[in-house]
Amino acid sequence: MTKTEFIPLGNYQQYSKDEMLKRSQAFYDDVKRRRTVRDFSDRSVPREVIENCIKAAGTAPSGANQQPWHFVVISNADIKKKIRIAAEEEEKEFYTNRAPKEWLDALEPLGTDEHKPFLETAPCLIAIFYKSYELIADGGQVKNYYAIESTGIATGILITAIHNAGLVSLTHTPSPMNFLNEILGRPKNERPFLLLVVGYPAPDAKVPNIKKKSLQEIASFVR
Ligand code: IYR
Repeated sequence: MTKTEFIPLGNYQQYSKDEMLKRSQAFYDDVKRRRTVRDFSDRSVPREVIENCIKAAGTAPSGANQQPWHFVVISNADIKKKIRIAAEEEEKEFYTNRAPKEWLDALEPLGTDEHKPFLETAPCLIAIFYKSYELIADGGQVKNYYAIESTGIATGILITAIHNAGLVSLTHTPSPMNFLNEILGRPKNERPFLLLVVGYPAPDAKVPNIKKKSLQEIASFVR
């Protein structure tokens, strides 16, 4: 392996304590407006906005900087339809047979079911894949480290970037979702991580009245 060159941390930006407080509060105030939306408008979204959001996701830290992710942006109606049909088939099985009662009870407040019209209505689906290994020229494989964690971090940045751009998203996880490899022609080293549905909310979009846990519930400070 060639040795990596180290360069000065050129773009780091330091803020005063006051500025840090203001910026962290403003960021929190903005991200707490984010809601997962299931009712989408069919209004199309600018491709360049999606590109910027994916570029932002691609800045995520990853194990050994292997960047073990791939994003497939789908706006084609026929492909969206194929994805909807395949997802609804899996979801029907999930809701009627596969899901234990405990899981269905946990989903009850969200009111979800096997019908996924948003997969066709929304203008943009982003299928996110993680790569446990890379395929190399001689047919060999190179392992990626922390592929799932890294892709999770990148996905978090993507969701935040989409919110920041003024669009809404839905994290959809039909399970299993191997059909995505087939429909999208992705290689076997790429495993579906999740399907992000992206667009504008429908004018009459409704969201469940649910709350986030408080700081005290999610954090403890050891001094
Ligand atoms: N994948 C199913 C079920 C589902 C599971 C969880 I955990 C959710 O937070 C929401 C739904 C579906 O998409 O309906």
